[in-house]
Amino acid sequence: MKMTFRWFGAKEDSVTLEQIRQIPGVSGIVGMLGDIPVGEVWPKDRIAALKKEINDAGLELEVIESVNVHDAIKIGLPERDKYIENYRTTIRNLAQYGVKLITYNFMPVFDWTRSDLAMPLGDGSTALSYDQDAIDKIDPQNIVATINSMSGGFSLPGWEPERLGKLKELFLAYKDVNEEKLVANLKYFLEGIIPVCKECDVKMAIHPDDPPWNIFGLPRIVRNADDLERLLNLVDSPYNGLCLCSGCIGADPKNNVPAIIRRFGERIHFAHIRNVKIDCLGKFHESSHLSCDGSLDLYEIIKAYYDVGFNGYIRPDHGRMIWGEKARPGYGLYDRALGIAYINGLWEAIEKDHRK
Ligand code: DNO
Repeated sequence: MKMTFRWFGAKEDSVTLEQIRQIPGVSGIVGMLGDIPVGEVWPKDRIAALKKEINDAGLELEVIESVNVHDAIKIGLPERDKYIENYRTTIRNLAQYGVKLITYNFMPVFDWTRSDLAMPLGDGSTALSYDQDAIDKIDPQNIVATINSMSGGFSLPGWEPERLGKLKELFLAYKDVNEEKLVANLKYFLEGIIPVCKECDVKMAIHPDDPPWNIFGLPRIVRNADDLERLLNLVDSPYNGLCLCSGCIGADPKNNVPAIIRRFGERIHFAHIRNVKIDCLGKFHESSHLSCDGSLDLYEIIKAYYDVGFNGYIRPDHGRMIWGEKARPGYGLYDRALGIAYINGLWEAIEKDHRK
């Protein structure tokens, strides 16, 4: 496995590359160009500058999260071909600068959703949480303002007010998009880009829907093992792969994360490691990575990765806010660094045990 750390750029992130470099075992950055509007081509000079900055700090830039997919593609509008062409160009541009993996998602309108970005936990830390009852009380038209008002002034990936400024129109545009259509539109998109991925040796990794069920009456199609199977069969190529986010897919107690890892092993290119404490169906909060703090058994998850011979990229996902840190919700330095130390420890123990 290759240990990585998500970084939002020098202007946007409270965490520095120098700090990341000092976390044991981290070799690479999961980078992004967050200011490029969804659908536009990522310019080569910007990619080159990002790569240089990261390489100069002694780290690699082989993973991007995310190149977001324009709604025209998800809805299936005639202009999707233009946006797919742009996506193909972005893949080629990224490949030219050594990028090997691109993460994306196919959630209509909204990206990851939470009802609270700073829920106080018993130990004085705060964490992101989700409560379906609270979400049901929010008018979807107000959700963008509600979510952004909790961010402490940091930009939130996937919640760009510019893109989501015209929510009424967006909802209207999605009104005929049911699950079947969304799947067909994903297939059309993958058929358009996977040949380019093959040509450039760049793997795609889809992030599951977060949370892994339908929200605000919009269809979602990456929620469980059956969905993953369907998705991988849409274009049966190693370049069409998964970003398996443990805390995301594991927020539904029906999803057995270690079993999913064992089932789809070779098609998982990116492992997001996050733990969640599930109170009941539809209500959870993100916990520290430690197994006994959450509902997921991290030992079993890392063991499953070890057993399938995982040699892709891995990163700690959201952490709690601890030790008074002020950072983008979920993306502070301290708890994610603790997560890495824990994952490294589990991996080393499992590996040495195996060699006995
Ligand atoms: C939330 C992340 C998401 C994820 C995208 C992938 O913090 O898990 O923003 O990066 O959904 O496209």
